[in-house]
Amino acid sequence: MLLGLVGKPSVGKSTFFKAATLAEVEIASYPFTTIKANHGVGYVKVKCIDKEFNAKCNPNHGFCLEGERFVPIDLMDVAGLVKGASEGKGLGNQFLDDLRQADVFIHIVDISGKTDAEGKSVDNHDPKEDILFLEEELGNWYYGLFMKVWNSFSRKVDMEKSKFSEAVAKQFSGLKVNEEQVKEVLRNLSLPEKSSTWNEEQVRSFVRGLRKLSKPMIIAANKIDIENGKENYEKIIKEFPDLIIIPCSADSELALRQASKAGLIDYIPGSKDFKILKDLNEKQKEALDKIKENVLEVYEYGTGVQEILNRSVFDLLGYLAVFPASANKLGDSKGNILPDCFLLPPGSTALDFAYFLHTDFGKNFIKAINAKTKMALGKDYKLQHRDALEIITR
Ligand SMILES: Nc1nc2c(ncn2[C@@H]2O[C@H](COP(=O)(O)OP(=O)(O)O)[C@@H](O)[C@H]2O)c(=O)[nH]1
Ligand SMILES: [Mg+2]
Repeated sequence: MLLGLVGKPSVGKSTFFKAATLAEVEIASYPFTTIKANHGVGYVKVKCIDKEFNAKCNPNHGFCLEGERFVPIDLMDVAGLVKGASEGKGLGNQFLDDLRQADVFIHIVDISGKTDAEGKSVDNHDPKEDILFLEEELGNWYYGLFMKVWNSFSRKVDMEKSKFSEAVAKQFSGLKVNEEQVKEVLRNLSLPEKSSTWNEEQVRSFVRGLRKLSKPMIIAANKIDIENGKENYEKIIKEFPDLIIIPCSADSELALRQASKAGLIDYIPGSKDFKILKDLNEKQKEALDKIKENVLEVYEYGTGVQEILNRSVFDLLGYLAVFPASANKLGDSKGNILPDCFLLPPGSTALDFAYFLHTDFGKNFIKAINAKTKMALGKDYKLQHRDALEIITR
């Protein structure tokens, strides 16, 4: 699973990335920072189950802070997109290419309106334009990719009477399009059966639908801490009632995480408060006070960064966090308690989980046991978020 940060230049993509991964972007990056997409590890937050077992966990991956488990996910910071990117402007095609592997897009918008379409400083830019621009560029990009093969593809599918959704999913698997998504788009649009007869508008609407399902998007209304941020945010959520738009201050999150890393404060990503641990100088105190006053105390999700990652993974993609565990023995062979927490796609079953852990567990599956209730579960049991399961094998 990969989350891609997208948006025009200078909106705060790298700041968001840096805050979420707390990595030095330049250090962790590839030699061609501006061209190559940056990959890094961010974390989603899951209420840990260790308390339910009266235990204290020792995560193998990620970490646990005061009962909040932080589970690793892949994050990608893509260079800024400008108008015409889908036609190759500003190395657009290369940047867009990076986005193919993403499962979900986080569109970072400068909600303060202090940057124009190219990312240059201005006083009053309408963030609405940025939302429309990105939709259009992504739509054109998808459409371009489809049109490269569409004529011959659709004729072949029609002639050979192949299953259309299966053929599309196969042809565009690089975009992570799946059969279910194709079927859903077809259900929503009434298109002629023979795809080779579709006119341009029909192909476009089909492609647009697929883009939305295969790359769902959440919008980070970033720089909410700056003047006009709040007003613009309130305006924009009325203008786009169907979009998920979360107020965000990546810069504040970065400052909090850095202060926390330096041992100055206690801060759990995503919370609305922090605790000062050391004597701070005036400048540090002032900066933190400002964050508290302008961001943490104003917005439901604090800086918004953690909320955006969590919504992407758990709401948009519907993933489930599952812990391998046994009711009698919570630790692994080294005595680590609840060392793992894995993210599985929606609809996964107990058997899928067994295969996920090890092919042999899948092949020799007898049953699963819910470590919380000690109930036995069959192979078709649908996993629930925060399940703790033991797999019993032959
Ligand atoms: N006030 C404020 N500034 C921010 C925020 N996020 C990013 N910035 C600033 O915006 C500028 C561009 O950020 P950057 O992450 O490089 O943008 P990118 O081009 O989209 O990667 C930098 O000066 C950041 O410090 C934020 O939430 N609030
Ligand atoms: Mg950047």
